[in-house]
Amino acid sequence: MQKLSSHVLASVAVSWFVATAGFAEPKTPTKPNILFIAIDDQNDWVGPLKGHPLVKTPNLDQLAARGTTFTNAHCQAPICHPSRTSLMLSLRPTTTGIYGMSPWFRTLDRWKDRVTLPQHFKANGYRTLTSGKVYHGAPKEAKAREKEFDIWGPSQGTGVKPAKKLVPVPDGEDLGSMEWGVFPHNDEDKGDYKLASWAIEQLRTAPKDQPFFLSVGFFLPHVPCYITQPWYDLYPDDDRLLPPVKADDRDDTPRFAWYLHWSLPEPRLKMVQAANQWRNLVRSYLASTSFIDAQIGRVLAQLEASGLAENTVVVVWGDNGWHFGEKGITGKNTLWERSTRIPLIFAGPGVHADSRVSQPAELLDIYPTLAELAGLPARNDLEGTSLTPQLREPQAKRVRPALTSHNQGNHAVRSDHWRYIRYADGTEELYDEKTDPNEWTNLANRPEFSKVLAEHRRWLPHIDADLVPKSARRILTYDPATDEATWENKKITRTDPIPGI
Ligand SMILES: [Ca+2]
Ligand SMILES: [Ca+2]
Repeated sequence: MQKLSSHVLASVAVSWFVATAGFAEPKTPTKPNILFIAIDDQNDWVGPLKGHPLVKTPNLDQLAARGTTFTNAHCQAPICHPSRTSLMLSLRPTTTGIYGMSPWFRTLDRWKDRVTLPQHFKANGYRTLTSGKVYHGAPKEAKAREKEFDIWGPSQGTGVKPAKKLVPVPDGEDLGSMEWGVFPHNDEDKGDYKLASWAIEQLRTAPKDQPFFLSVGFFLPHVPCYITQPWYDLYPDDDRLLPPVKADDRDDTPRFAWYLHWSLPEPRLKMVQAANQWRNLVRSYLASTSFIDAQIGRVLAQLEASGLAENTVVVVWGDNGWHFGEKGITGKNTLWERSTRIPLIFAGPGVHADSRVSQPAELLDIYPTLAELAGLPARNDLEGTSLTPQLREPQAKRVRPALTSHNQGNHAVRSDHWRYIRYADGTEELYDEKTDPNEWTNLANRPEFSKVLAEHRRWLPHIDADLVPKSARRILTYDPATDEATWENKKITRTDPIPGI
């Protein structure tokens, strides 16, 4: 089985290498189609990023073999809504003022007429389609929807759920949708399976006389990670699945780092361990990732079968990462590598085949990149920078680091070599990613790194917008005058015990 799949993988890679001969200009004069695939909460545990030694994603591996993988790509916010808003507008959260899970950007005067990525394509002759979770919380009304995309497919969601909760939790705890595990159901009934089927149908029936921008937003491996047995069985039932975790890892990190995820449905590692669920959580997530990989494989197979692969730019991206016990927590809402590093893979016309780019890249670069690959007019109001130099030449240098922000005043700067973090109260972290990829040793207080710190501080965002009105969910504010932080409308003082540890 293993041999067969490597053989298939190799032959696909070779045929694409021949077809694209390194990189190639589009062979036809028509504009390329765009296939834009989002995966929710997918951290770097995918084959092309080598983030987990046992993960199985043969379809993403094949896509990477015929395209370019950005191995140092990061989201602009470590949760769904601000990350996706940033990507679709090519504006930082520190510019949009959208840091939490609401409001929808169209409700704000400043952004109600802002031209999004798909709107830019529509304005240039494209037919735009969407399904699943592309935006977080998109409009429901037909008129509002028409403005965003021409065609709206099913929104789907998790699909089948077990009759009762799978994860036993200690008394008094409620995990909400933080659920995972295996139970009998049909893969065909899962929301993401149906989503892929819808996308396949769109590719099969795509009009020949108009280029398309087809966006597909998969829900898994976002919780609840419900999965069927065959996917679960791809992974061993042993502790090799677990990521490396250092028990006292947070002893050298600022207290303020806790404020970013002060109280959340995502359980702390302590609770997951107490419930004997650590391995099950990791295994369910990995299984969900493999399931989504297979759905992407189905869509990409149809792209080939329809004869569209050669003239379609494919981009696969994740909106934020996920912790699995690293630094004592599960979930996102942090400025560390585990929360910010995400898959970003391009393939198709104008993209170098079988390439890996280690220069920093940001999700908000997708907008100008796709626009340039499609030959659309450049816009001067985007904060992203086109990645086409790296798509043509993987070694092409990129000076700018990747930035991630979580609520006002908290930022991470990820360069080729380092991660620098500054919190709203002025506390800092610095990690050497070359020698310490787990980010175990905070170097920010060591005098010998003062120059590195200075180099990175200058990249902190120049605009640091206030939270927009009606910001809600995952909101943290801080008043330096009183040293008072507020998490979800509740005050935190310096002496409050950290919840759940
Ligand atoms: Ca997400
Ligand atoms: Ca540490």
